Amino acid sequence: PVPKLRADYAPPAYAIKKVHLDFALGADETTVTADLAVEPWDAGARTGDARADLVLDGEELTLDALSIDGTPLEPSAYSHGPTSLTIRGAALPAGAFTLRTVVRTKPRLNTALSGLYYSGRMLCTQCEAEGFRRITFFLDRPDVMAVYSVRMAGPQAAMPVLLSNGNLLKAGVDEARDGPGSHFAEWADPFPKPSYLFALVAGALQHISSSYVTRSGRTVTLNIYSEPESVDALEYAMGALKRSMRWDEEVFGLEYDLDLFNIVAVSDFNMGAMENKGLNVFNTACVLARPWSATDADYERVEGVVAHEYFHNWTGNRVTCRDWFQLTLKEGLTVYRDQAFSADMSSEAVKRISDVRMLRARQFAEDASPLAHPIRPESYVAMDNFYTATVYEKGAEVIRMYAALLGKAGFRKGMDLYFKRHDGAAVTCDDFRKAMADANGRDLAQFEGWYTQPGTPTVHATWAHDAGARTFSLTLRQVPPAAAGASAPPLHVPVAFALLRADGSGEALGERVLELTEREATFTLNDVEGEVVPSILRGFSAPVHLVAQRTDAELAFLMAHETDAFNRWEAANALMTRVLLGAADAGARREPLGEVPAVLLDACRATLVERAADRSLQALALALPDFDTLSSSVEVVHPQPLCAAIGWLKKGLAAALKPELLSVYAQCAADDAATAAYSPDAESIGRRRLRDACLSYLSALDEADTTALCMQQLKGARCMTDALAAFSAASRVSGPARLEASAIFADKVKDDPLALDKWYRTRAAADVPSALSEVRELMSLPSFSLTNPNRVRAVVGAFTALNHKTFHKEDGSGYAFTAQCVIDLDKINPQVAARLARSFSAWRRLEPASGALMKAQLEQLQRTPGLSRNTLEIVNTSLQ
Ligand code: BAL
Ligand code: ZN
Repeated sequence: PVPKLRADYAPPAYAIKKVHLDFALGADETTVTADLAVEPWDAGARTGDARADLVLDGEELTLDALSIDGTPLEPSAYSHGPTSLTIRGAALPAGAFTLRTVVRTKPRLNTALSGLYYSGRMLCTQCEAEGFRRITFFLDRPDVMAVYSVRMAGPQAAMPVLLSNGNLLKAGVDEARDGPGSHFAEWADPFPKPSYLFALVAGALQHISSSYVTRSGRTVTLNIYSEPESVDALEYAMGALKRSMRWDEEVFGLEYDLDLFNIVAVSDFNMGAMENKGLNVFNTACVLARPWSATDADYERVEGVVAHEYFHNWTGNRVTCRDWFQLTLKEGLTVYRDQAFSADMSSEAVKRISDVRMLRARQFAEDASPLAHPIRPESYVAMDNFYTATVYEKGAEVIRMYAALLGKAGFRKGMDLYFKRHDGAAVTCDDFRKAMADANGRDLAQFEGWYTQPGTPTVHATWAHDAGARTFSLTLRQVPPAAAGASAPPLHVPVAFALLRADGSGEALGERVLELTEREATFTLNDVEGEVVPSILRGFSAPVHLVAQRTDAELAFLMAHETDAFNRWEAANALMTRVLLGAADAGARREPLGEVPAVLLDACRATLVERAADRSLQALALALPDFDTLSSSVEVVHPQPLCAAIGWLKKGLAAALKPELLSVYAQCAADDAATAAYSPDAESIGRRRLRDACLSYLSALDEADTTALCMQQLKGARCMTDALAAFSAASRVSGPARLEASAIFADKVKDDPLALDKWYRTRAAADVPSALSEVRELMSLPSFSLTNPNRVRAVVGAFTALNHKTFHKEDGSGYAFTAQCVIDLDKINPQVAARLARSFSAWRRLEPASGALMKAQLEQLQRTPGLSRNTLEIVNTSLQ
């Protein structure tokens, strides 16, 4: 397949300003009649009679009729290939015209879940990035913005609810036109939009309804739809939606613009959710929340994703992307906005630490692999492959750096100018950067490097304190990542910095943002009294690897006395990382791992027994660095020694701290039992999070009393958080309790697909010798299906991403199993298959034997006939 290049962008020859779509809906077959108001893109695009061909995108469509201004086209006037419909320029009128196409699609056979498809009891659509072309022929690119109207008709019994974007104009019955038993609805969206924001849903849905009064006094009707059995799980999302609407008004001055906002929950969905104008479509996993099926983390995710999709109404919909290379323009910005919202709703520190943990585990790992790309990619084969941690999460970090450099007020000024200049337009990342620069009178030219360079830069920090001169000098040196090349120009890096008093009594110098723009720079601070300790990259102010040579004692000091909550956590994380990597090295050399260092034991004990105000922070400080983050911070990954080191440290800490763990567990459990009903507020979540962190450590001991504690929590569970934490902990023990816990949990969740996914995920992730055969068994169960992305992710995704020991088994069986899953899945759903194939991208950094085995599977995939371009792109790039 030929890649598309960012450098090749050119506007289309034609614009489509108005679209009317008429759907005759059927699950087996749907007929779509499209009337497109086409005109030349601009006068310069056409000269004389040598008119450009009109090349429309279209896939998997049966073309029944084609006319221009009511006159059918002669067969010689057009050609129809597998991915396009070309109408010869000579057959087109000189000015504006209406093109009518009539096509048929087969939703029930559409297992790729892109375009119009059938899920559960409904027909629904997913158009981003390039699904609209599977519904009708179109210029399916985001810079073609049109006003849409829709008429949809379908069987009233099977599809009582008919939804599309915008406002409902009319609904009723016209059997003469639509056939017996049919009904129809007509929708109109007054805001011009790109085709990727089109949506339609038709099915037997129920809903909850509420309303919201905007700050200018308009009343907006809010509806959330789901299949009937889930309608009791929608209230939390409704509250989250209202909180999001209020927050965007208060923080960014942005108000909702239609009179109706609909959300629909769909069980078969490739993504988390989709921000279609006025009709968001959600994966059930990101919208349904009730205490018995959703964990605390799920509640947090629902709130964050509802906010994210809502915020897209301005950052994505009102101002959209000129082309798909600009995806981070809307995604990085909207992730930044949803992160800020979630921080405001709960705890800024907990949110920041959780986000950075995720960034390191997923994005740093991607940046360290052959799949590394800049947040604004330079080329793609399948755009779906670029909905990545880099575009989203690193993109959000880049937006955060604008805020760090410009301050809160300066960032807001930039946002205001961005909307003033570009509302209603399809623009670029450069337009955003220019708005930020112009609004603040700043030169942000150098900031472009963050959009062009792949990889994670390293910043080395060294310092000197001259007590006599009362100066403190901090030297920062940036080293570009290998992916960007050694000669990559230096980046503009904001480094938030403060000086702490060495006696632990607070800050000697308050926080300021140092701007590193050279390869190396020294910042000298004056009037520094007494002994100090530097606090560097506070709040993780830039997405870099910070190398600062600290002793274990310094890290322990920072764990106790840092005034920046992120850096306090970072100190614990750094100390654990040091111990783990040392143990993994020893294991790779076949040396004994020894004892857990006393400095770490003491620091963890101090964290554990502290009566902290925020138990979530305590739990996070005790969380071990994960396999993926550790892997991306070493040159050569030895999977088995790394797994062994993680297991060794967990067990070592648990053994040494067992009395404290039991006591904190008991305290948190008692506090939780004293509460009346489930509540996902920050304090309750913190209590359960710390309790479950203790239980997880304790279960690593695999002793009778600790296993009994797991079973006790499982049997007495009052909500999904209780049950899942206990089941996960029990799923690692060696005795019969493991399968007993599995049976108890399975019985609790058997009728709830999302909760059942948790059972599958926990089983697939369990580090037990029989893991691979158990995963195969899971896939043979009647409730397993390759057609449901959530279930595939719960089993195969969890196996590859969480079951490191078995995935990386020395005989290569974990890799072979995964490759076969990719092949099987690719025939059904290329987007999900391609995502799974990413698990092989780490091969170059694995020790030689594992690397060769993984590479062999990539080569086998590459040779597989008929592989989708999605999966092939991931395979080819991984092998580069
Ligand atoms: N735009 C795709 C889903 C999301 O990022 O909101
Ligand atoms: Zn998004």
